[in-house]
Amino acid sequence: PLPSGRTTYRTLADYNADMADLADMRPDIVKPFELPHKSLEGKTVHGIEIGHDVHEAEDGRPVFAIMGLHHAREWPSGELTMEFAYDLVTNDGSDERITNLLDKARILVIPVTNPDGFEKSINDGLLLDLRELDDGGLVSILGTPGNAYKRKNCRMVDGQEPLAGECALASSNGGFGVGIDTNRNYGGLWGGPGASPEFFDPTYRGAGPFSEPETQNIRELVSSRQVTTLITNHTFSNLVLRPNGVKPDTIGPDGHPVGQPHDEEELKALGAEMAAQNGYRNIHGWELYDTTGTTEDWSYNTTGGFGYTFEIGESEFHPPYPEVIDEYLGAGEYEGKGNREAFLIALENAVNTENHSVIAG
Ligand code: 0X9
Ligand code: ZN
Repeated sequence: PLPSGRTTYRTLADYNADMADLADMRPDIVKPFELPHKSLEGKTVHGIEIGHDVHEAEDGRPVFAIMGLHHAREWPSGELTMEFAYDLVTNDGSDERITNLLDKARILVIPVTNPDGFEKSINDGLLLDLRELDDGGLVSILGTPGNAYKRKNCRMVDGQEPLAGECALASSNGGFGVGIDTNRNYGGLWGGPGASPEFFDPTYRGAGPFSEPETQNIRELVSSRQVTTLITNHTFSNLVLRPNGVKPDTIGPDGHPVGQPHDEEELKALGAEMAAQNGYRNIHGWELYDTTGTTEDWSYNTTGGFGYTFEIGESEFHPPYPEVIDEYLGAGEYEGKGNREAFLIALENAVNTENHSVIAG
């Protein structure tokens, strides 16, 4: 079973309750925090920090950051992020490897970076699942209702906050719909190839770099801490992606080629170590397709902390839950190929900071 024992997808309320539960269970090693900006619909974005003496002031220990659900429909990305938190908290004191890691590092966990979008997707998605149970194949004939496959956030009109309920009514299925792609909104390479200037496009980049509270949150969090390694979880394609999202000869915003990351060898080596665990392909972001304005391109290029996108799962945005369990543990169809071990290796790398010097962004 998963560290939490869960057998079904979490709702937004479940995530928030689980973070509070972990803090109740082990107040000594779990510190809940709120991200600085509320979502566009006014929701608080929650996270937890895990580590020994977590309530003491910053002590220079390296920080590992793991997050999920930039993209609303990518449910396993939040599940695996949350399960890793359960794993660390429930094994502290009994598992020597984990206990040691909680001694040496602090871990930031933000399972739902885009709560507005996720809420719309999960609400309609669970409804969809129920309908599938009731009427067999009918749903696939009718098509998917509502927002189950929504990708973006809840920006309705650039520069304006959404009215209550507005985003839920505006169908964003399949990605064409309202909102900004929070994984095209980060600064650094913002505005380049692989991101759209068109509002309804699935990869709409927003009015400017960091125009959205959801990306401002991650910028401010990462910039304020010594984040030596970061993983941003997505769904799907079984990939470990490393910077950059565009080829080295692509001209960047400063008029020069973006070039190869200075740490390419080390980034590739850690990618390979993690990929050896989850069985994924270890490639540059651009080898999938061009992207600009992504989380790890910004974080790596700005702070020097290593950043990766995990694309979890083979071919579905939200597969049946038993697959999520196997993908975390490395069981069943995924025997020996779990993300648990890949995350632990990333955390170990975060501790071993000889590899990379981090400059707060
Ligand atoms: O397009 C994306 O944002 C990611 N794929 S997804 O299917 N989850 O939407 C890929 C992001 C890749 N990151 C970089 N190339 N840096
Ligand atoms: Zn994604």
